[in-house]
Amino acid sequence: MKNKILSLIAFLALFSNLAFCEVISGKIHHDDINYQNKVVDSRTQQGLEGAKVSIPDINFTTYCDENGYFQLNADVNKKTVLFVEKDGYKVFSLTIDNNVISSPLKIGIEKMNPFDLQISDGLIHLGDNMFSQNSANSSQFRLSASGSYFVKEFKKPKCSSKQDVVLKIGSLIGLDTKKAKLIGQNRIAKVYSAPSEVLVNGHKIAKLELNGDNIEITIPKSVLKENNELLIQSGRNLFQTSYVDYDDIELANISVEIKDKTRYAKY
Ligand SMILES: [Ca+2]
Repeated sequence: MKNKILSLIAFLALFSNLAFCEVISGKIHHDDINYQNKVVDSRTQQGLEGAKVSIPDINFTTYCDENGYFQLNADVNKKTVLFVEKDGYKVFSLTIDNNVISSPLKIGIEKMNPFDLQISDGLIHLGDNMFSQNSANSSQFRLSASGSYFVKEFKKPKCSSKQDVVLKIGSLIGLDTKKAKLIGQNRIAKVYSAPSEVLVNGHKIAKLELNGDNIEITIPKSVLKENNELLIQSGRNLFQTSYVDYDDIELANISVEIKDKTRYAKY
């Protein structure tokens, strides 16, 4: 009898565990192949509880568990942008597709610096919504184009002579330039677009020719004033002469940051 009671208790304990698992659906199960996706503090490598992971293009949002783990049960058959957000940290973005997310992701995010200026945190679509299915993005852009250019004002940040003012573009997708075509970022047979251009106070500071993440562009101090205007202009399709066809691109997570001169990768 005692044995029977014990096994009944064991059975009930097992059953209540199962029932508990049902209730907390969405929590990470250790046998899940996605179990190892993790968001950590880039300096301490500690998992970050509650960090938000989202893929706006497919309306996917999830949050990290108490150890920083998250599940990514999403189908991303075309390149798009994944965002990670957490209070007190810089917004992080990463270009992904099913190939990228087929292996576990470990994402380190950085604490915000008080002098960093977030210029935009979501996705910005520039162009005219006319694009080839084979373009470097090739997905149906979920956002409609807000025009062929993006403009934003920003105050001059404080920085020492050992530091640079850097414009950072978290992610850039959809560029159909000659260079992007040469390295296989799109499958368009013949045509290509002029590079997109980045201007500060009317001075051209960079040409954007390749898609990618963490594009860092030095803003020459000589062009900076107290109040500044950033302009990003999408390039024209160089093979379309009967009308103007702007390259349809998406930019994510633009910021102006202060960096030690030796400690960042210039674009
Ligand atoms: Ca276009």
